[in-house]
Order: sequence, then structure tokens, then C-alpha cells
Amino acid sequence: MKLYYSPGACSLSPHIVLREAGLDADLVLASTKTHKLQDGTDFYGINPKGYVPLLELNDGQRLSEGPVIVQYLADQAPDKGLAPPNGTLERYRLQEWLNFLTSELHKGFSPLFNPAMPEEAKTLARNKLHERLTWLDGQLAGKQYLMGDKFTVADAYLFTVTNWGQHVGVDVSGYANLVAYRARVAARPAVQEAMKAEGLLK
Ligand SMILES: N[C@@H](CCC(=O)N[C@@H](CS)C(=O)NCC(=O)O)C(=O)O
Repeated sequence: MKLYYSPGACSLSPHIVLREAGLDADLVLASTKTHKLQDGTDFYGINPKGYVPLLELNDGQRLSEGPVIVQYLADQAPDKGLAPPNGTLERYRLQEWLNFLTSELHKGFSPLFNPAMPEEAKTLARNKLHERLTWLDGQLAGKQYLMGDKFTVADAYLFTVTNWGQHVGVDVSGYANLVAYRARVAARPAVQEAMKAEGLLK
């Protein structure tokens, strides 16, 4: 398999999941700014949507959309328990988290990375994110991970998007449960390895 990624972008989530699952994949850097690979190949020719993450399967088929990719990867290593079995209510609970993370948090952060976005709009985006993070912090009370005691693919995603706060003026240090949770996730060997491989940690 191949994972097209950009350092620290939302593709860090499937990257972490690959390592948690013990699966093999080549990492291919695709710039989110130039939309080119390192050898100059136009990334739009590989993913017409132009964004990472993109997973190329061993048979050459390509899968996009982070929340789908992480579930695919989890299902390749069912013994690792990174996603509850398909068809169970718990699987829908996981999807409930993934959908929240992608539409409310991930895409809530996106305007803050856009240099053309007016400051007023950024303030509104930050306020909305704080509303979501306040709720999320309450959900993490008394829990090791989003789904309870077990790390799932949703945790790789939440960790990834909340890393962005420091770069775009969304201070998460006041959310005590989230801070403790982030430290717990950051300490996982697979997370450390993925961050090192992306040059995010020394
Ligand atoms: N809906 C996509 C969104 C992916 C996305 O927003 N990727 C960003 C990085 S976090 C990106 O590659 N942006 C560059 C672009 O859209 O041109 C998903 O959930 O995977």
C-alpha cells in the first residue's frame, strides 16, 4: 500500500493507524500547497480532489477520505481492535465520533489555515471550535480514550486535529481532560514513530 501524506496534516491520522495496526505502506509526500509530489508529479493526477490522505491499495485502487481510510486499515488488522466489528452498535458509535471529528473539528480548523480568510471569520471559527471542544472535554471525563478504555482510530484523528491548535491560535490548554488525553495518546509508541517519521518530533 501507499499512503499519500503531508507532515502534520490530517493524513497523520491514517499514518498513526498504519503503525498501530502493524501494516506496511510506503509513505509518499504530497504538498498541500503545490499539489505536487517530491519528484514534481502533479498530485491532482493521482487524487483529483487534490488533498491528502489518499491510500493506494495493493491492487492499485485508491481510497480517499480520512474517516473511511482509517476504518479500512483497522479492518485489515481486526485483532488489533482499532475499530469495533462492522454491523455492531459500537461501530456506529465509532462512526459517530469520526463524523463529528471530520465535520465539526477538522473542518472547523480549516478556515484558520487559509491566509485569505478575514480575521473576523477566523474569530467566529475559533469561537465555534471552543464550543465543540468544551463539549468534547466533558465527554472525555473519566475515560482513557474516546470509546472508553481502548484506543481506536477515532483517537488517532482527534489527536491529529487537536495538534493544530498551537499553530492557529486555538489554545487547548484549558481543557483538562483533553490535555491528559492528548498526553496519553502522544505517549503511544506508534504515535511517536509516526510523528518522528513526519519530522514533527526529534
Ligand atoms: N474530506 C477530506 C479532507 C482532507 C483535507 O482537508 N486535507 C487537507 C490536509 S488536512 C489537504 O490536503 N488540503 C489541501 C487541499 O485541499 O488542497 C478528508 O476527510 O480526508
